[in-house]
Amino acid sequence: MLKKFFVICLAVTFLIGCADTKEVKKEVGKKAMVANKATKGAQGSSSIFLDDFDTGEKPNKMGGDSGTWNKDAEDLTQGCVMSFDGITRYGEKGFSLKLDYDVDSPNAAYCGYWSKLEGKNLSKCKSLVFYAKGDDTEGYTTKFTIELKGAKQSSKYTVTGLNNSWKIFRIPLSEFKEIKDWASMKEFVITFDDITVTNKQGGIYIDEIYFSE
Ligand SMILES: [Ca+2]
Ligand SMILES: [Ca+2]
Repeated sequence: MLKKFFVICLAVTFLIGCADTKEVKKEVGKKAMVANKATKGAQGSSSIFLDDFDTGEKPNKMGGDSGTWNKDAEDLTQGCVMSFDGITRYGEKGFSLKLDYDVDSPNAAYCGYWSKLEGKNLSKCKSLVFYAKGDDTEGYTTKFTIELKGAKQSSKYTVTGLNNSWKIFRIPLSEFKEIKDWASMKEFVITFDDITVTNKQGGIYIDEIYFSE
């Protein structure tokens, strides 16, 4: 009888111990998410950050350059301009990336943003993750294209469903079907083109771009 009692006591103590450990783990996980700078998530998986824009300047978090590109610099009716925004941002401090685009032109029009991946090995990563929202005042497209460029292949994916509040987008890397080799990645590109966009002129905000395992 006494033996049985001890066994029960032991089991209860063990269970309480386990619950405590879980609580601590949960708390640590939460803090990592809030800080968002941590490379280790709650489950011990890593994220490779491209950029959080929080320095408000170049380079990106991989040490690479970034900028905007235009189909035709001579055509002043179209183009894309980037800036760092300290007011509309994801998170409590720092900046977001603001892209103002215009593909309303009598000519074929496309433009966008690029950021260098500096030969990063993304073989172990499963998704491309970022936060985005449209600019209510200027108007915005709910659709745009993301392109990833590797050493040999590049591939495009159309992002849909952008709205006027911050939203997380999680794109499985398997959606970038043409890329077979992720070992030495070159570039992340956003494209606004006059056929894909739902609004030919406007502004969108992007923040916290990273690749998750
Ligand atoms: Ca930011
Ligand atoms: Ca225009």
